[in-house]
Order: sequence, then structure tokens, then C-alpha cells
Amino acid sequence: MRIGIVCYPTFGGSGVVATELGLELSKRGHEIHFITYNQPVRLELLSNNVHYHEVTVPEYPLFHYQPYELALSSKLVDMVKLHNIEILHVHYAIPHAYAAYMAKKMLQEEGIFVPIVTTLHGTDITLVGSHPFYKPAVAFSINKSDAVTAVSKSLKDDTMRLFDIKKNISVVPNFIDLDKYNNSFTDCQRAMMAKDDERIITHISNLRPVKRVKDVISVFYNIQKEIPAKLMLVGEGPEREYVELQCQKLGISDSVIFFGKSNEINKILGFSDLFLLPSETESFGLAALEAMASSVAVISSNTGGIPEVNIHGVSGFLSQVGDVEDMTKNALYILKDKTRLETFKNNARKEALKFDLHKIVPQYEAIYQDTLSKCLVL
Ligand code: GMT
Repeated sequence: MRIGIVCYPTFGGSGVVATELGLELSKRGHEIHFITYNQPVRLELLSNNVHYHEVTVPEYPLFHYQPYELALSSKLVDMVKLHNIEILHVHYAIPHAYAAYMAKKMLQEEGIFVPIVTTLHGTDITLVGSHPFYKPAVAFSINKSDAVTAVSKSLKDDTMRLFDIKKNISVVPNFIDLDKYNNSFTDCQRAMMAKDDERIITHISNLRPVKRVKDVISVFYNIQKEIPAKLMLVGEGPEREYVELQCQKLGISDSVIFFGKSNEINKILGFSDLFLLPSETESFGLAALEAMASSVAVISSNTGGIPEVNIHGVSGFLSQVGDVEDMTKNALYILKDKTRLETFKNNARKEALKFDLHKIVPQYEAIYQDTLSKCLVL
């Protein structure tokens, strides 16, 4: 199939999933066209069946806001025609599903039919999409998509509850390339980060308020009072400055390493013992899955889709959002006993196997085929 993929090209989970999906589909023989405003961060290699088409928005002084959706839908029209793209898979409802619908309508005027598959990732529904400013456009774009998927059952339920949805939503969970997360690191790499007797705790996110990074620091502060430990904080975002100040105030700056944005999270996770994800809301928690695939136990909140990934008492523990005391207790329970830590780490990897990309990507292929065949009948 010739598939157009529209996504945010950033470090965010939706962009990562879209990119990894495109790359795997290309290995399975499909021709992939990424259409977005920057080359996606995890798209390192282009090849004869992986292409990237940049959407540029010409600046014009009249526009207070540059019209990205307009530029995107025009680019989609051009690319569908030029490369005979058969199906468009758009990740994130805003504004991608909306722009794709406009493109589909423009193409129909020329007798070209291209169906749209929309994947909902969470923030487009729970944080931004349900805002009254966007809600009608989001509901419209979902209802006008030819197929809709959500990355967890929890996100599907939220979407049905928050919007007037007339379409069936299929749950296709996020996935992981297990070969990339095979826990391989050298003792020398670990030694650069922490002493032998120190446990390594990790948090990876865009450091936005929804991630509750302050809880990460509070839990870590409690942990290091009881056992030697280091905290690795990976990612950039608006909470960083505040968090650095919090570390200074607590006197733990020397024990916290800020990595900023990184393309090498598999290496960092490779020598981590415990991953903290205390988010306020999380449709799936791809970062937790990446940790689990690296045999890292997870302490998380029990919100959204996280319980579908992190299994309480098996791969880690779940606590109520904001319950720092419970998270600390659970973290110490795992970390204090070497054998128990090993068991949780092994369990985490075993649970991650359920999300092996070889099991999940065919589900998307089946949805594309089904959508194309239904559309041909119409
Ligand atoms: O977590 C973020 O703020 C980034 C966001 C995104 O849109 O990229 O992540 C969302 O999609 C990921 C991939 O499906 C999910 O793993 C995250 O749980 C989800 N984030 C939230 O729901 C807050």
C-alpha cells in the first residue's frame, strides 16, 4: 500500500508511535510518505520506500496566526496526487484529522478518493480537544474519518464520554520494538552515572504540568533518604526551571542528572532500576512501556490507560494521582530487596512483550485493508 502518515514530528509519544509505525510498515513492503512540518525526530533514515514531505507555511504579515491546517491540507492534496497515496493515516485529531478531511473533500472534487484513518493519542482528547474552542471541530473530524483508533481502552471510553461520537473506535495499543530495548549497557556507562551501590531512578517526559514532575522529585527525595540513589531526568519542558529550584531547596541537586531531550533513551533506560510516571492523566504512557521493555520496574499513577500497561504488583505499582507517600512506599518495597527488584524487572520485560510491534502493526494493516475495501464498495 502507499500510505501517507501525518503526525507531530516531535519527541512526544504520538510522533514517536507514528514514526515507528511508518518505519515498520516500510519494512513490511509498504511505501510510506511522512507529511509534516519537520522531519520526525526518530526518522533518521529515508529510503526508497520511506519519504518525507515538508509542509511549509509562507509567512504573510496579514496573518496574525499562520494557517498551518490550510498549508497541510493543500500539501496532502498535492502529495496524494503526485505519489498516488491510497490511504492517509493521521495521528492526533487536532488539526490533522481536520486538515485531512478538507484534503479528502478537495480530492473528491477531482474524482480522487482517499480514505482517512485517525488515531487518537490522548492529549488531543483529554487536554486540548475537549476544550469548548475545539470540541465541535474535533467531534466532526472523528465522525468524518473512515476509521478511528485509540491507543487504549481508557482513551476510547473518554472519547465516547466527552464527544458525541457516531463512529466505531478500535483500540490499537501502542507498541514497542523490543530489539531496541534489550537492556544492553556496559558497566562503564553505568559507572559514569552512579556508584555501584546506588539505585538508578528515571523519569522521561516533556516536563509539562500534566506529568507532575514535582511528585517525581518528592518521591525521589524520600527514596534517597532511605537508600543510596540517583535520579535521571530526561526531557525538556516548562517545569524544568521549577524542578531545578525544588532540587536545590531540598539539597539533592548533586543526585539529580538533567539530560534534556535525548535520542538515546534506550541507553539511559538500560541501566535504570525504577521508572517514575506519576502523571495527572495519561492515555497510554509510552515512556512506561519503553522502560518496561528495558526491564525497568514502574511506579506510576493509576490514571487513564496506565493500568493497561503497568500491571499492579507485577511490573510495578499503581497509586492514586498525587499520593507521593504510597509511591515512595512501593518504590522502597521494590528497591530495598535485590531479589525482589530482579523479579519486578523481569516481570516488566515480560509484560512489555504483549506490546511487541510484530503483534500490533498487523492490526493497523488490517484496518487499512478493511477501510480500503469498504470504501471501494461504496
Ligand atoms: O504525553 C504527552 O504530553 C505527549 C502526548 C503526545 O500527544 O504525543 O502523549 C500522548 O500520546 C502518547 C502516545 O500515544 C501516549 O503514550 C501518552 O500517554 C499521551 N499523553 C497523555 O495522554 C497526557
